[in-house]
Amino acid sequence: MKKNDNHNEKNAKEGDLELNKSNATDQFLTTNQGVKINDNNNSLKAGERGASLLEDFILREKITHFDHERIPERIVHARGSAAHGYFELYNSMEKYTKAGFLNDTNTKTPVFVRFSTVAGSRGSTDLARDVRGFSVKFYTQEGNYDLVGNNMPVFFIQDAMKFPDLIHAVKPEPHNEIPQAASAHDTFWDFISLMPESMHMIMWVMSDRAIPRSLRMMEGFGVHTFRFINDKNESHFVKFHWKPKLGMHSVLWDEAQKISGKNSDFHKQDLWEAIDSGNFPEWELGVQIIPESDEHKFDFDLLDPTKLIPEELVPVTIIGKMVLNRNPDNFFAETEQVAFHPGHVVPGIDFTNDPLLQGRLFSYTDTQLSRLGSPNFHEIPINRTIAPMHNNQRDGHMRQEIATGKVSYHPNSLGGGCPFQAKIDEGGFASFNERIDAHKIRERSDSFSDHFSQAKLFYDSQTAIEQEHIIKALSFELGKVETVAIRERMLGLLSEIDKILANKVAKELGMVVPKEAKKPINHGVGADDDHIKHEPKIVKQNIEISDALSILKNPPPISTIATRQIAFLCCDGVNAASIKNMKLALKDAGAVVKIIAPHLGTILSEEGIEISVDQSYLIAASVLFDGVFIPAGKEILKLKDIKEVKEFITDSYKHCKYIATENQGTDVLKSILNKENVNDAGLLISETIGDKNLASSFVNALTKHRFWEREAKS
Ligand code: HDE
Repeated sequence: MKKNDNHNEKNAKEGDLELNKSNATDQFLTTNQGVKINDNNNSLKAGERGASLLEDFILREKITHFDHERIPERIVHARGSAAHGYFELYNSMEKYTKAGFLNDTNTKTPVFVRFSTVAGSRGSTDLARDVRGFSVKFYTQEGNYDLVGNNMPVFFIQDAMKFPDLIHAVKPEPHNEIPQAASAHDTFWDFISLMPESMHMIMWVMSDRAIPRSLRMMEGFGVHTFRFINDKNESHFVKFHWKPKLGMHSVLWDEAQKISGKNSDFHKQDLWEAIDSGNFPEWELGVQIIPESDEHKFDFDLLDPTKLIPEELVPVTIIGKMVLNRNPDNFFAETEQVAFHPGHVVPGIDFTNDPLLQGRLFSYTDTQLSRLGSPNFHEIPINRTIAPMHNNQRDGHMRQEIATGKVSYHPNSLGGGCPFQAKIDEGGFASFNERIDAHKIRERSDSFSDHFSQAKLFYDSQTAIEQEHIIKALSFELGKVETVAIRERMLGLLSEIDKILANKVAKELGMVVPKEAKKPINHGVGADDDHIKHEPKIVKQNIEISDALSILKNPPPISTIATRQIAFLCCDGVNAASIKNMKLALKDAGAVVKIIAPHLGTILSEEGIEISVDQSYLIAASVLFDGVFIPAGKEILKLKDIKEVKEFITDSYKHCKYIATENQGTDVLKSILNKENVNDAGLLISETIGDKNLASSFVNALTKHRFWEREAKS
């Protein structure tokens, strides 16, 4: 992408007030018309105490522009974080698709990726329990291809017709705009309790997938079944997967809530800092490929977006990798103005008749018209294709291109026939020649009627710890619902998935599971019972457990603690050698160490060495860190009386984090945690100061992210 030249800080040293004007002669402040401004502090007035004059074009231009700085935020996925990078192909996919960027292993395709939460406004918190958007714009030689997916492989609804209802239900309630970014309220669960088709997605949203530790540590999915088309015009069905190199990690719900208060930009900052420090996040692109002839081979319909294809049935083939290596230069110009569209496809990729996907194909252009204000949104730098672009579309608000000549129609002879249509073998896009012979109806296929089997598959595939998190999440969310009848309906639906799950949630709610699941008013299918063509049903699946669905059953492909944040709890009188040894080991392994102390500035070690402090206890919080070290030190025991330190250690312990201590540091731990808890293999303790073995065991332990056994025990 071409960078903007409007750098105000071009020749200035960071924070330096002594700007050297002689080096910055091209940096005069000007109006938007390029007129140099002589006074940017005072408006034009009739006398120094007089009224402002309408004639002041400089003031008017500045304020008018300011008044219009905001554009409507996205109705969904408003809060986003993005980065630039590239995609590299491992093996040619030409057997399946003619898409150039999936054929040529020598091409590095530039990408721009935007992650988002769905329900919250632009200013909401990163750690809301929510689906995350995972949108990738590939700037291919044959035009832009957008893979506009989520971090969960299924969706709440089966038909685009229900999308506005879903979003109205999940967004803050319209009368009081509460709650922001959270689904824990009556309208959402009212809708869900009447839509059994949402049950599979609800299991995902109530799982730890909805509260990732980092955007760099979550999977991505294309969700719908798409088609690959090869140069013989043969079609294969395809599902897209993004697998993070750092593996999948999540935070606990208690942490998520606290992080929202301590740093609502936790994910945004994490992504930014990782890229800024050269720790470029990577994902591998995987595909599940299904021959056309296998379309009806499964226990579910490939066109139903509430279903996934278990990896055990169709393995995911890894075909390439994506690296994010550059932060945006300007949030508004790039992250905000980027316009994704599942209909931005290139030859070799095509759609299926998934009724949710079909609705999306209409929606995304429409939304850009009101959000970006013009059909010329493709001319905004971040949206421009790198492929040559010629057509006869003209004019409109904010047109950038100055089209020359008098010909803007096709066919023409006056323009030499340009621009020409491309034949298929010249790279022209032609839709897959699918045979359709059908009645015009408003109906849902009977093959879409099983709403519980995959919800059960997901739940059954989790470890006991993960199942417990789902139970807690449901108890929390439904506990916030005030209407008892909604909670009751939900318990009925949950009992269709798993009786123990439903009973445990019921117990937390002080209720009993209804004997029979209450029949939702309309099964989400029609306005009244007359329209119900197909009762919900359960189809026995030919797979009972899919390990790929669990986070904890899938350790990261690479064992690293790079970019992990480790807190060193310190004060005056700390032992500098103890800090130095541990810091070295952690930094060598790529972790980020922060010295925390009662005040900013410096502290004095017992050896008389000044140590710089990164954060004070007022600012730091355990939930913002992955691990904790309490070093040795003659006066370190003073920490046990600091309220924030007590909270720090208690929270770290409660959230199953690894804690290392050396010598007197162990006494701080012992005095804050009760004795029994100190016998815990997640606590790494050494009597020796500067213990190299302790440091390497701590590094090793941190690769596991959490000491889950602690939670299982409690
Ligand atoms: Fe979207 N969706 N969506 N969606 N969606 C938008 O487009 C819509 C759906 C997804 O980072 C909007 O530019 C309809 C599924 C992502 O800029 C809007 C339906 C999936 C993003 C829209 C769906 C998604 C959006 C709002 C049902 C996962 C953020 C702003 C038929 C596969 C893109 C915008 C970004 C954004 C409509 C369902 C993913 C209004 C009508 C399923 C990641 O056009």
